[in-house]
Amino acid sequence: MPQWIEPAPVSVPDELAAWLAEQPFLAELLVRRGFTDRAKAEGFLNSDAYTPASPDEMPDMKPAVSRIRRAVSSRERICVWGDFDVDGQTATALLVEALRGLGADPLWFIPGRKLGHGVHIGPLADLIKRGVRLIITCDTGISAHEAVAYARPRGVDVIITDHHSLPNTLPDALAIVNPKRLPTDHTLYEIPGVGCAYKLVERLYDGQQTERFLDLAALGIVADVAVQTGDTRYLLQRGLKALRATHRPGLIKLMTLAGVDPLHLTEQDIGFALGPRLNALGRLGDASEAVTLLTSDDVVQVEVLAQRIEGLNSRRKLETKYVYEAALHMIKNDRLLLSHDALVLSHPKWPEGVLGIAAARLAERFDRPVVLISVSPDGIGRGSARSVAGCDITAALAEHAAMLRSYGGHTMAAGLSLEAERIPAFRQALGHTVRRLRGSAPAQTLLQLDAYVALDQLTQELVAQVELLAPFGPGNPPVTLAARNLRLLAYRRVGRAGEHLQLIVTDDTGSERQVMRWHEEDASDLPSGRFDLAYSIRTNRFGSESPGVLIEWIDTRETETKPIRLVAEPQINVAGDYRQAQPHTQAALLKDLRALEHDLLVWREAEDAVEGVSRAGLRAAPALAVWTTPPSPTEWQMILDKVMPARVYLFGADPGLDIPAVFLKRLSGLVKAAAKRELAIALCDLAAAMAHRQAAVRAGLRVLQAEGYISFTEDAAGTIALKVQAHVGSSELEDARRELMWLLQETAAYRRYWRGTSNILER
Ligand SMILES: [Mn+2]
Repeated sequence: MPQWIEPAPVSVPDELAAWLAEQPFLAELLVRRGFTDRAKAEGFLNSDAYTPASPDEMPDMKPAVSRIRRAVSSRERICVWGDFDVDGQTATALLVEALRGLGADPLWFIPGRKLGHGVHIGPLADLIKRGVRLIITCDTGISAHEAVAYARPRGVDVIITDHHSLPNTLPDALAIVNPKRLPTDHTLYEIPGVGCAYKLVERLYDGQQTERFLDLAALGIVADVAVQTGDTRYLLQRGLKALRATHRPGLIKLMTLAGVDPLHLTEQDIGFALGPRLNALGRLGDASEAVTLLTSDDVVQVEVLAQRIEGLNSRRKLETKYVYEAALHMIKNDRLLLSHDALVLSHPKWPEGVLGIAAARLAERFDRPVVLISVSPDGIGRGSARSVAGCDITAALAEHAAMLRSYGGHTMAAGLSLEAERIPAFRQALGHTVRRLRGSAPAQTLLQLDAYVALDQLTQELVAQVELLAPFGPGNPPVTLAARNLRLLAYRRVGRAGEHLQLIVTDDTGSERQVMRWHEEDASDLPSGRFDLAYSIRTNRFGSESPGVLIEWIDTRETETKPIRLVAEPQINVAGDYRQAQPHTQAALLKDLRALEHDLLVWREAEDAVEGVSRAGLRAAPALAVWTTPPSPTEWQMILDKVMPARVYLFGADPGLDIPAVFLKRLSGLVKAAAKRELAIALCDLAAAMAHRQAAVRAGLRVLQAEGYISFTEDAAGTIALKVQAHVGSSELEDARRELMWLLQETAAYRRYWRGTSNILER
């Protein structure tokens, strides 16, 4: 159950309001997302108004390009080495097609799921024997030290293009084109594997006629759940356009089989229809065939391949359902299984390729880490683990390494193997560890609301404004609206296999609307009483009638029926408002004020130049100067409640810490200083030192942890125990970054509001 975050008040700057006079809702949504000036907003909405980074800004672009040109002109054998997920498949297809366009005839190699990610010496040796003189990796290779060391003395150059986090030392490759070598706020930083490949090709082609590769980029970006900011969003916007008009016979066939209408294709069609199909090939078949499917003009060949993918996808769905339902059956027949904090289940007949997908669904349903194990006849169990927020599953497995034959993975997902007879003891032990880990971490996910909109106010015009912000995804979450006080009238199962729920709800005004709850056949958790609905909207193209408004379920909560608080508020007056004054004038004004007010309490945070107290030092005082702009209404209320001043003087200095890179820099400095003195540190003190909410600091710590700089735990009292130690970063990083970005944007929006509003004391 995510925790809902109420929409913060926003004030739309005049310039933006004037430009979007016809679309006021869009203007508000933009400001909430941090777009306060027109030029930036325009670049975000419209890719034609955006200036992308030059490919030359990518590290090692020059040596990579000149080596490839030399290989092409001297007809050297080139091999593109990819990865079996969709990002890797599309990156490989893109490079292969682009090299062909330059006149080369490259080989390609994609390791199977059993062999795993990375560059493996065995197949590499074979390729070298076949005369390959240049290896170009994509979506993989950043940790291929051994492979590069193997290739080098054999006269084979390796160009690595990859987007995964950097290891402590880089392989000794000819070039390493990886956006993670750029500063974290660079617009190319988040591009996935296919994006790296595209930038390389853009440079190889001198920016000429590279549009034809953009459909592949769109597929890889969405399927890899890349953070859609900066150039990643730009490539996706253009890529979706290209995909709607794609000429690739393989993609057209795939869309036909999946029932996707190319004309109105959105990122959701990639996420739910095209991505899973290509993924099924990587999980259950041979991912190299994806390159043929995506690059071939041979209609018969792609027909055969597309049909095979369709078959694999049906098999994936069926096998996932089979494992999922078998697991539910086991749980039903042995309630003790749920007494453990981790769900560990095994079966001799489970297909290994889908264990992860089934485990992820079970983890969500039972809100705990899940390990599904398939036991082979030799008595060895091979399993997949999926976790939930706040529980690092690989760290949990590491504590029981002695019981396991092998294990490895990230925060949210891992693989493992063990002797089958150890499974009961492992279940017990893992349950204990998970209980301890989750007990000390904030587990709740957050749901940021954009606005309250009653269902009878939803119009086609409103949907059109919302859809201008699409495509949605990490870094640009779907616009989340909420409606209060609804009742469920009826529901039914819809879809080919009854896999979706269609609900009829009504509100106070008596208006009835349909709400779609996708990919959820389980109706047992539908609300019975009055509830608030968090939802998203888009154009309804189902059915033959003219387009309408499609309402999509996100979450519900019980409608609040709290009694209204009747407390006499003490009278507070704004005795001085200096919010619009220049910084040096403000400093002089504060000095005068100190002379005037004998008992003046100055509240200031993350600012050493001004004398005063932080939130920890607040006390009752007749006069209060608010030097720093508070980070949220909660802190502002707390300040007024604790000080209970008769007179307030407003300054509202900006601590300048609402930009992720700046925020993280200061936070890591504070954390390092604390760790050096081996101090446990209270979260609230850290928040005061950052002039931010505790939630933002916690999110910042999670980013630093996922980046591999620190480890931390938080106890129930909010005390943080820290260790500065380099470790391998985790897959939680994108989630953590996204959450931090949201929290900082929310604070930035509140600070703008606080500095501008005339109702500052209104509660
Ligand atoms: Mn990738």
